[in-house]
Amino acid sequence: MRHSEDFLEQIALCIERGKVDSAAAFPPDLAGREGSDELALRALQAGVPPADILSRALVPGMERVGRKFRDGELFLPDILMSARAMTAALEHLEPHFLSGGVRRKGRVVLGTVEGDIHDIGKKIIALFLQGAGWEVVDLGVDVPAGKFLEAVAAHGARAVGLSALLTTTMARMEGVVRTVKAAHPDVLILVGGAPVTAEFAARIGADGTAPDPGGAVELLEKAAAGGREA
Ligand code: B12
Repeated sequence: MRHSEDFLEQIALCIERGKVDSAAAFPPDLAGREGSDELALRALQAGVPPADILSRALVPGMERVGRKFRDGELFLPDILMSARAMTAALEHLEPHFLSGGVRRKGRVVLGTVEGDIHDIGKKIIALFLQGAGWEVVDLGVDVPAGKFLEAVAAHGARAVGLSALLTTTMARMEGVVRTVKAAHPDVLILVGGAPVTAEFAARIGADGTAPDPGGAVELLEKAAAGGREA
């Protein structure tokens, strides 16, 4: 057990410090040490559950980054390195979240709205939805309303998930909801990202929001089963 806790703390530290792998020169005081890439892989091999790596190392690590950025202790280049460290670890987790493609519940189109390039939260939501048996079509970041509409039609999607991390880009969600709902009133639209509240989701006509990936899966399943008030 102590072993797992050590892995989790070391991985969280790599996210906090932006340490990607042993070849990375950044940060200089950790030169030559293993990064999130190697540690996530070794933790999985040692039997640490992927969900623990995600929720007890990667997410808290990024929360520390968020706090330090807010307090002026970290700057944009530092956060970019943390985002890279996070992505490297997430790639090892991905296969463990896939449910094998046997019972697909339907397709969900995911994307970060236009003007916004934050994608870590969206990637985590994608992993959880895939793990729960949904097929995810990830449109990436900076996605205009028209692209969501095209993707819903092209993939016969049952739901759309919109992510935004900026208060400015969050306002764009309303246009996406209107555009998609006008053409496909039955498609469910979930919205999320740090600034999004349930009140905001309701006001823009979305079918709901959730602050974390477990909540997003629950919300989608409930809404898809008919109980849209999620
Ligand atoms: C990492 C980061 C970056 C990285 C992003 C890298 C990447 N590949 O994503 C970089 C360095 C590129 C970046 C850039 C900027 N950033 Co930034 N960034 C962050 C930071 C530190 C962490 C975000 C993150 O990854 N969190 C971890 C994940 C796991 O959490 P999450 O995204 O919230 O997702 C969870 C939930 O919200 C939810 N969720 C997310 N999406 C969805 C979707 C659905 C459908 C559902 C149901 C749920 C859901 O579930 C997720 C999993 O738990 C935050 C600080 C913070 N506290 O959020 C600032 C923050 C979001 N950034 C901020 C700013 C200002 C910027 C910049 C404008 C900075 C600048 N001056 O240029 C640029 C904007 C660029 C752009 N056009 O988008 C501000 C936003 C302020 C505001 N209120 O608008 C924040 C809050 C920092 C701050 N305190 O000032 N940033």
